[in-house]
Amino acid sequence: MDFLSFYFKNWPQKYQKKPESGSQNQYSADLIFISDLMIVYTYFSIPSFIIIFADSMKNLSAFKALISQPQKVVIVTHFKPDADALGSSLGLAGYLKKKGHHVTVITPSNYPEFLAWMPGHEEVIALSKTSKAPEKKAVTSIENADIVFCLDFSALSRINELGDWVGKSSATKVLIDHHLDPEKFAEFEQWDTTAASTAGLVFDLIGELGDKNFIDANIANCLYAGLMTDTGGFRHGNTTQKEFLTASELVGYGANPSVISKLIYDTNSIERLRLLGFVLSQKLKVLPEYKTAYMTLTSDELKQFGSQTGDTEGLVNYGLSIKGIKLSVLMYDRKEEIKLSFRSLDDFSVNEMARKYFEGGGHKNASGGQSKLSLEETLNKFLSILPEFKEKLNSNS
Ligand SMILES: [Mn+2]
Repeated sequence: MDFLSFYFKNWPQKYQKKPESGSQNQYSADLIFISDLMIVYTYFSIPSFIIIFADSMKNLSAFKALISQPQKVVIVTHFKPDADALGSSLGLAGYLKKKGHHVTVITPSNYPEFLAWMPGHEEVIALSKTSKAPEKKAVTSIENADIVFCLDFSALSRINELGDWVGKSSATKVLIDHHLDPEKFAEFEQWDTTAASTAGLVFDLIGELGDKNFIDANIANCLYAGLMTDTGGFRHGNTTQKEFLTASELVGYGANPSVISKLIYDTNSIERLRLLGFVLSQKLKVLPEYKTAYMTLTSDELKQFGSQTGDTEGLVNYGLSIKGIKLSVLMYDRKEEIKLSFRSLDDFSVNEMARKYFEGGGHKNASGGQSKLSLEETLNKFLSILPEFKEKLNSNS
């Protein structure tokens, strides 16, 4: 029985007898009532106090002063942005624009087609391998910026050459992120590894600034998309009450869960579904002794299914959907390098594995990595390190 039900077990009896008005009994009954109210208030306010202030930016008043005047703002996010990266960036951009700032969003690469509905995405400067024009614009924006926000990544190396330009820039840097092991490069940080999404951290920050009234349906939809996808549709271990509270508020501000979920999850191209079918029937391998599933895709196979940016996203989760599997890995050949995508359950840290062996990292249960070896050599390397993790993979936590 919890504290409250225990304490108020006798409440009905306590308040059943109505004392005569003006009597001494009435006076003490009022006192008891007031002290009861104070206990209820304290009981409920302690947890909400922790929820509200857990992620707060340390020097909030200085940050508030910084954005109190219109500024030239640049928002950058990571390579091949996912819905959290782009959603948190465009949600923040929408808010800052309403506050009168001049905002430019820059991505180090293109982003998947299923995100090309996000309000404001048409104005994003996406760097590309084929054209130097966006690069010029991006460099000028960063050089002229008063503030550079870095969203959903924690090390400047994750944004390729953009990282050098941001590093060199004299702008004030602000990091908003939930990845492990951040680099110290920002003057202001809204950084919390227990947060499920960067979009949620942006929402918290807007709240801490007392500006939730600026959130409109466009901003809410962008932030909701980030929150929904980084929790795997509110299914992953990072989904707590906080995520539902944030989602609920965003819906209150106009986010549309069914529309967003359709736009993101159910707009597959037939080629992507065929690729999925091919991977599941031909490429998915299981190693029961390591509770591991893995799949590899050659560049020819990707080409055969006309694979676009984002088409491989989510494939790795199918490995983890097998009963008893604790680790799932997808390795695919993007020609310039081999990309690896890791997912795990419970306490098994793929962040550790990706950091130690595959120049990557991310979160405990979801990480990325890369390898300069061939696909076959990368697979062999992966298989050769598995014995090191056998015990952890077979433990019950
Ligand atoms: Mn994220």
